[in-house]
Amino acid sequence: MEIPRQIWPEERAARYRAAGYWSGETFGAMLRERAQRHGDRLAVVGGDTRWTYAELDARADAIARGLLERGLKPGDRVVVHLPNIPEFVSVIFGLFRAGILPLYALPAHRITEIEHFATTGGARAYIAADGHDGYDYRDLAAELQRRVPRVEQVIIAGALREHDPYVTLAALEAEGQASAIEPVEPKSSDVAFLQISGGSTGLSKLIPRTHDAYIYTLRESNRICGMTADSVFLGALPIAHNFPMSSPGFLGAIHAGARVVLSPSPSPEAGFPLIEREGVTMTSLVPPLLLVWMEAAPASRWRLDSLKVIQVGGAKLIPEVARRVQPALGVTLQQVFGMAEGLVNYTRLDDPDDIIINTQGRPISPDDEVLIVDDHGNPVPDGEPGHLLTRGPYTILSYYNNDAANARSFTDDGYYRTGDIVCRLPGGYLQVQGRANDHINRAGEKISAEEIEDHLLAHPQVFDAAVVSIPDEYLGERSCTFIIPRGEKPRAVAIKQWIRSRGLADFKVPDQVVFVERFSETAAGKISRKELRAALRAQLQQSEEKSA
Ligand code: OOB
Repeated sequence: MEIPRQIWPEERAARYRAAGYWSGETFGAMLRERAQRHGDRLAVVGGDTRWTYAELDARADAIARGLLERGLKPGDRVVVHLPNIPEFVSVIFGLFRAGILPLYALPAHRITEIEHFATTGGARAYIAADGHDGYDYRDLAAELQRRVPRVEQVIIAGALREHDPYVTLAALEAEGQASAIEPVEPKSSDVAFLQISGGSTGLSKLIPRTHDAYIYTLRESNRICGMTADSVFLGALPIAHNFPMSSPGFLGAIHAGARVVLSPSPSPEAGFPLIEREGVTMTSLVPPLLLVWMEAAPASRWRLDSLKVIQVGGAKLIPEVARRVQPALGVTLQQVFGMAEGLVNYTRLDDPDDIIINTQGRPISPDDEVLIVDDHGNPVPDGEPGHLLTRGPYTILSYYNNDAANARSFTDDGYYRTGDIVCRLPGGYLQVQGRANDHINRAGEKISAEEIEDHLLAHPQVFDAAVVSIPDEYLGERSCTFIIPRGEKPRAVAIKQWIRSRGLADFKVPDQVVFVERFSETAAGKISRKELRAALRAQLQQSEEKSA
C-alpha cells in the first residue's frame, strides 16, 4: 500500500506558498520551537498529570525513537485510539516526529470500525488506552490482531494484564530514551496524519492532511478565535475529532504555546471544576452539549467567569439557542461550520450579533474557493440554497485508498463536494440549510444510513431496512430505523442489541425502531433509497404530529 500523499497542482501550491499560507513548518519542529521558547510553561493538564512544554517535547522525542526502535518506518500508519488523556498529545507528537502517521479513531469506535481503519489505512500498529468509560481496549486489541495480522504491534497507554503480549507506552518511552536513533524530520508537504470522514455513503473514508495545510489552519484559527500564549483551552469533546483538534482546538493551543486542559467527559460535572481550577478561557462544544452547559451553569457552584469564548459547531445551532448563549454563560459565541476534509468557517469575534446568531460564519482563508450550485452544477444566486463545493489551501484533493469515493466526491477541477446545502449571504457568510446526502448528524456524530442498513440486513429476522434522520429537540437529529420483518417480528431492543453486537460505536445504535409491513412504492415502480428514506421520514413525522 502506498504512503498517503496530497499533491496540489503546482500553480496552486506556488500561490499558497507565496501568500505565506504554507510556511514550511512541521508539527515536530513546531513543538520543538515552543519548548525552546517557553519550556517551563504548562502544555498539557489531565488527570494527575501536568506536563510543561519541555516535558511534552522530551516525551515526544522518546516516543518517536521508541517507535523507530521497534521497527516502524516513516510513512507507516498507526491507529491511535485514545480518550482525552495527556498521552494522546505525547503520542501524536511522537508519531509526527518519526514521520509515522496517526490515524485517529474515536473512543466510541469498536472492533468493526477499528478493523476497517486498520485495513484501509494499512496500519502496522495500534495504540490504545487500557480502558475508558467501562470498556477494555485490550480485548479489542487482541481481536484486531487476530483479524488484521498486519497490525504487528499494540502499545497500551496504561497498564497491562498478566500475559498481555503488548508493550506499555511507558516501556516504549524508556526504550526510546535509551536509543541512539535520530528521527528524520518529515517534509512539511508530507501527510502528517489521517482523519476519518463522517461517512455519508457507507464506511468512513480516510482523510490525509499535510503539515503545511493543517498548520496553516491552526495559525489562522488562533488569530480568528483569539487564542494566544495566555489562553487556556479545555478539551471537553473527544479530541480525536477534527473540531476540538484544530478549530482552534488543542493543536491550536499548542501552536500558540497555550495550556491544554483535558476533560475525561464533556459533561458540566467534569468540565466546570476544571474551568475554575485551571482558569479555562476557551472551549468547543456541539449544540446539544451547549444546551446542557447553559442549563447547568446558573445553579453551578463552580466559577466560570474565566471562560471568554465558546466555539460551537459540528451540527446546526438554532438561532433561538444562539441568542441565549451570551446571557446564560457570559461568553462570546463563535459559530464554526467545518469538515474534516478541510474548509472551516467561523463567525468573527467582533461580528454584529445578527451575524453571530444567524450564520455559520465565513471561510478562514481569502483563497478558500466556495461554489454554490444547483443539481446540474450551475451556480445559484446569492441568498439561494445550493450544493456547497470547495477547494483551497487546506481542503484535501482526494481520500486515501478509495478510488470510488474520490470519483464521487471531487470534481475534475479539484473541488470537494461537501454534501451540504448552504446559502451565501453578503460578506461571504454561509448559512447551512441541510444536507444533500443521507447521513444522520446525531449531536455532531455522523452516521451513514447505508452502513447501518447493511448491518440490519444481516439480521435473520430483517427482510428490509431503511435508516433515516428525524429532527430531535435535544440531539438535533436522531436515527430511526424502519424494518420490514422476515417471519416473526423481532423486538426493538433486539434490533438495538444486534447493532451493538456487530462491534459498532454506541452512537450508531438506532434511537428508534419502527416496524412496517412494506415500503411504499410509487406507481412507476421502485423508488430510490433516497426517496424511500424521505417518504418514511415524512410518514413518521405526520403520524407523530397526529398523536401529539
Ligand atoms: C465537523 O467535521 P465532520 O467532518 O465531523 O463533519 C462535517 C459535517 C459538515 O459537512 C456538515 O454537514 C456538518 O458536519 N457541520 C455542520 C456544522 N459544522 C459541521 N452543520 C451545520 N452547522 C455547523 N456549524 O463537524 C467539524 C470540523 C471542523 C470544525 C467544526 C466542525
